[in-house]
Amino acid sequence: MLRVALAVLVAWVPLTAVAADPPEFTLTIKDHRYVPTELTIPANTKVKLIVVNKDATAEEFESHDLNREKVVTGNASIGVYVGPLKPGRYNFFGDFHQDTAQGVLIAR
Ligand SMILES: [Cu+2]
Repeated sequence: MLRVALAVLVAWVPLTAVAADPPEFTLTIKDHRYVPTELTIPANTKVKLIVVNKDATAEEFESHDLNREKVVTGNASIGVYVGPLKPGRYNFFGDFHQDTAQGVLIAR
């Protein structure tokens, strides 16, 4: 019985370590637009957005709904933690190219 309990414990520890890392979702910026323009993430879960800027010029990932604002220089990437979010739609944009760089995060 003890041996079984120990085996369960040993197997369980690495799983919790993996579960502690927030799931990652990638947003790409190209030609001053977000790809995809709609990104679905799990609700009630902290996630890490990886914002990859494939343009040569800087952009700023910004969202009033998410209360986030972070510059990503040209041909670089940043990580932005968001959530846990209630189910819903959360707009974001590129502050330097608001006419084209628009998107929505959908939590569900
Ligand atoms: Cu800004």
